[in-house]
Amino acid sequence: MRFPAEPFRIKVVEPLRRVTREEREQRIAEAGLNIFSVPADTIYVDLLTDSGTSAMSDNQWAGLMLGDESYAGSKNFYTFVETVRDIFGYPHVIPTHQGRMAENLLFTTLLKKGDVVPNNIHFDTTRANVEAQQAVALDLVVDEGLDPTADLPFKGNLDPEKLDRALAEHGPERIPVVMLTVTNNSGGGQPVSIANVKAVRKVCDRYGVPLFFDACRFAENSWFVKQREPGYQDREVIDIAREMFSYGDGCTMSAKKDGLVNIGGFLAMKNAEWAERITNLLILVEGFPTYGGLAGRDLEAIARGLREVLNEDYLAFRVGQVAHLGDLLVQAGVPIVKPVGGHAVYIDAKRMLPHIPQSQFPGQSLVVALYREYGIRAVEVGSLMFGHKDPKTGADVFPQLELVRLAIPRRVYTTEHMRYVADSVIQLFNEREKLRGLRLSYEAPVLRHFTARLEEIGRADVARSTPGRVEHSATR
Ligand code: P61
Repeated sequence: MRFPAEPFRIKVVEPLRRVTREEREQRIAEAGLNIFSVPADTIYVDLLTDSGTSAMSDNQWAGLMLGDESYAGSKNFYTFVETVRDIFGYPHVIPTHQGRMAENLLFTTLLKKGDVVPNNIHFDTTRANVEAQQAVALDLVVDEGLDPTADLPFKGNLDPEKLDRALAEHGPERIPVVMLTVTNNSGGGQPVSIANVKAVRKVCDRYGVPLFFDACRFAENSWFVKQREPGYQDREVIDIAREMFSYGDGCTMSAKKDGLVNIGGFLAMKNAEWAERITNLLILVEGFPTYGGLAGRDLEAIARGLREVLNEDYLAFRVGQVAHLGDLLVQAGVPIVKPVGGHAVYIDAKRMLPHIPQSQFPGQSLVVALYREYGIRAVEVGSLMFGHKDPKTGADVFPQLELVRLAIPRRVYTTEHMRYVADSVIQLFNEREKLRGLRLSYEAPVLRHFTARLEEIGRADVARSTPGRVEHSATR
């Protein structure tokens, strides 16, 4: 249960507003039981995402003051490029305002209608950007990557045999690029081993197809390799990252994760001709090539963040803190996806709330209760996010997994916050039969989870009837 204590001390604090349960009750009702519509300043611990929510260091804030806001040739751009080349090893570096723009530029440049892009599992923005080109996004993660109970070290791996079959079936001329997402966010933040990267590279080489990384959480992935893959225990994390990227031809990156910044991203690659075409497009939609939709100061903060994120004391704390939250829940019997990933703990709502059928959104019911009772924001990754009607039969189709993600922002919350979250989830787990199903009262035709409105079926008050409920002074 022990993990390294915070390898930083706190110099600036962001006060959290005290909100009563009555106010939260009102807010979530006004929001139509949709956590995306709740004002953030009514939340005590916000675990909606680890993206763009990091606390920057004093070194990064100092870097902001050195921002060179020249339209062209900002000195921060050169520092940024030098840093990316040093870690990722790709010569052509193109800044973007965030990860999905890097994806958009890459796929707009490479894909044509009917092409196929294999990936371990496409993140939703990646899939959307592939499909926007009328191409097919193919998920080829190893089978155990879809089993929430399989406690294995590298569940993010892409199955090389599935990849081989896909390349043989579709032909390399229809597969302009293979992607590997490290860590595999949509599969629970699970890592990819270096052995797997090499195996995937081998298949790509056999067909002459380039390999790109979706590198958002590359440092966390490299840390897992050091911890779990034989032969890497004595290697520095930065060297592991360098080795991993050496097997690829380029990457897309959202710096909002392992860049430790609140905005930013980039593309980096070996192919000069692609880089030129992408840069021409960049000028059209983002900005001049030496800022790409960011301010000079943002580039400086990313350059400094990319160095800091590879600090091994930081990584031991970071990944340890997430694992600690998972351990506390497992000890109390709360069903979660195992092993715990790098950036988030995923509660298995199907197993936690078997009395609520998937048609009544058990994951969202838990999300609503976590906010209403304890001021915690989590996000449903289940029937509300992915459920839909079959276009032919009109029948409801539900995803295999019904999860609630607790994503931990980097360097933001203390271990005491994690204990508060664990106590709260455990309390709800102990009272789980009181949670009720939900039904939709409004849904948009696409990406319904962002704007849906719901109502509770046969509302029962979980909290007020129960003595000994966990309280926290900050939420009263
Ligand atoms: C997240 F609900 N992730 O996990 P951008 N690749 C990968 C990501 O995890 C990722 C992006 C690309 C988010 C933010 C998020 O509908 C949603 O800088 C592996 O956000 O454009 C982002 O990077 C995209 C959450 C994004 C969502 C879209 O929370």
